[in-house]
Amino acid sequence: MSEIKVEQFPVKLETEKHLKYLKELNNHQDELEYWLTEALRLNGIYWGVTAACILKHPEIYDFKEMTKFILSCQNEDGGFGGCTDHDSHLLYTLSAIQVLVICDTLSEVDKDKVVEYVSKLQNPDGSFSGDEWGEVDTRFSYCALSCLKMLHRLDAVDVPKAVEYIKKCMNFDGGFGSIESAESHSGQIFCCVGALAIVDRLDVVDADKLGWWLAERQLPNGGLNGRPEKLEDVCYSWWVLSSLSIIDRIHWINKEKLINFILSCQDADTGGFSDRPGDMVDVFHTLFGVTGLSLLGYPNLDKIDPVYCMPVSAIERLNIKTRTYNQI
Ligand code: GRG
Repeated sequence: MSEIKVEQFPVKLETEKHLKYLKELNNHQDELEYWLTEALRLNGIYWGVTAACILKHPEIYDFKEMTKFILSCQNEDGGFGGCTDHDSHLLYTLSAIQVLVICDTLSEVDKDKVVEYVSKLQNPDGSFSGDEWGEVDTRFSYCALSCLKMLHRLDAVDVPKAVEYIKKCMNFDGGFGSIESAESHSGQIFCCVGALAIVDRLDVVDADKLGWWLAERQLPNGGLNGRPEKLEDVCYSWWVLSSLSIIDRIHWINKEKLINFILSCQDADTGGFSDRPGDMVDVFHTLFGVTGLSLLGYPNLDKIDPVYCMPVSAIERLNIKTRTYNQI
């Protein structure tokens, strides 16, 4: 594969600006938006710290403070809420474990309680509910299996049943939806393919059929959409590319065109990435802009693991990686 060079592109990655943006995320406590997003605080921390790691400057955050906050979000039931005193949900529990792994402070959490919380959410058909209220979604299968794998406790759930459920969510086009019979969507495909990779069951996937569907997500402007007839969005640079990487088809995308699109979604003044050029930036799209570039082999970025969406170095420390994934 040809090496990507910064000079190939009319716009360069504004690394310093992005780091400044990420560092100052917590300085907006006088703004309504800061409090409207309180319920997602734990996800936001995971998005920010992972982006900072991939930009090679994790030190912009205080890992000790971060760990203290994460631990304050764990509830009696063993799960984590999106903020201190918020109800537990698998979405936040995964972010909590991811951040603790990145900070190398996983030893500070009561792991048995986390395992108990996660395993209780598996249903008899193998699916997972997101919380005690019972909504089922393949996102939650991914969250549960990723958490348990990082805790070295996959034995706490019925893995063959979990795979059976994911198989039921596979569609005629090779993709996966949020539940049985739901339309294929690349966000859900990441969850299902990632979950299958975690339990070493990628044999379930029809890689050529799925790879074809995923490659068709690239639009003439280079950006990727999440499903047919929809608009491009920087976040699909992650959901689509990581899935292609896991099934060894990442080279089916035109990488130069996608890099150009991702770089056009940066705000060169404030730092950060938006979904499409000219829109407001946010930390969610900033993570997926940066991780997309990393998967595409853009220079001076750390490597991201396509299955866990975490720095490869953090996953290696856990000793759970099953194989090496090719970046472009
Ligand atoms: C560790 C990265 C990571 C994730 C944890 C929660 C989760 C697991 C994955 C979410 C996957 C997902 C469903 C992503 C899609 C998010 C998104 C932008 C949805 C928008 O859906 P629509 O229907 O947008 O509003 P489209 O683009 O289809 O019009």
